[in-house]
Amino acid sequence: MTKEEILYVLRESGDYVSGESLAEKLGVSRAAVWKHIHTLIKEGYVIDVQQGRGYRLLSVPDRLYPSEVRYGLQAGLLGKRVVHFNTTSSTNTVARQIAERGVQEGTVIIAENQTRGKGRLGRKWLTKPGGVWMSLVLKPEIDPMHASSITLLAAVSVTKALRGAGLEAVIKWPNDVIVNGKKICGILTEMSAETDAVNFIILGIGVNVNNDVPLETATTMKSELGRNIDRVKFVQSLLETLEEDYLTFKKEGFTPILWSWRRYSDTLGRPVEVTYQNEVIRGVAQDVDEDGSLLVKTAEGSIRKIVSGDCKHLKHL
Ligand code: BT5
Repeated sequence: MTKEEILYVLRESGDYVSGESLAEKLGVSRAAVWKHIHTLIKEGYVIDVQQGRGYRLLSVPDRLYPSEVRYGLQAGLLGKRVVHFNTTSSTNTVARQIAERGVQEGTVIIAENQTRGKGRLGRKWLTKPGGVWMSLVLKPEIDPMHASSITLLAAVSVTKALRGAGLEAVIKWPNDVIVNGKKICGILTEMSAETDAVNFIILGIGVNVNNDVPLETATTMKSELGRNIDRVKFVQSLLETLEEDYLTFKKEGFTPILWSWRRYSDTLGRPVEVTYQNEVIRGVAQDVDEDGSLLVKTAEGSIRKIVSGDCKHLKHL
């Protein structure tokens, strides 16, 4: 904590702060202050050290460290605790392990890179440094049947955050966020539940930001906007938007979220081909209902309700 406190004092001052006054403010020895400064420098912070004047913060590294994400974050629940890894297997896997041991709601696990990023149904999620790969531990008081509401809610929040950054993001049912026809974000929600209660939900969000992706079907914020993105600012705006939507969901239920989802959806009204298990259903996407299922009107005129699956947009039926 002291390391974060030192950073905070240096940031707020914007000038040299003596080792003596840091030590006094934080109630530690000057040697301890120096040890923390040394660690910060090793982490990539550029700190000018001048005898007689003290320490001055010159620049911060491009890392999603807790001290960066939490500095100035306008969210009270999400991101109250941030756990950061340079590399981990999958933030969803780590988040589940941490949640099983008991952790406060809103804890965020974030990694610069993953070695075994997960998509749905055992698929792979490709990551490289420069993206945003994170998982949140949520404990909504909902029926496990309604867990997919959280996936749709996250798609709405990511879309809003991307629009805030200047991108025309839309949602493809159920969990893809798309820019110019290409996937920019994927969402993977996993749950631990009893028959009638949710213990916790792990909400995994992957956004291509400044990273490369070796897929024709994918895009990144950097390639769409033609410049490097400040990832800390983007994560903060995403957490703030998510918190606002999550609190609305807790207070008012899923209906207002669903209306936002419909507004941002690129799937509704389109001819689609949905694969669910081994069945392929073709028709026009009519609506999404209160539990997140897609309602498809087939050529025969019947309405099919699809709880989960993969959806392809078609030019025509
Ligand atoms: C998803 O699955 O889209 C869920 C992705 C969730 C990723 C986050 S990152 C943080 C957290 N930790 C994890 O381990 N996972 C979560 P799905 O709808 O099944 O889509 C998977 C498909 O998307 C793959 O089969 C590829 O075709 C494509 N894909 C893989 N990596 C991609 C990328 N970086 N950008 C865009 N598309 C990608």
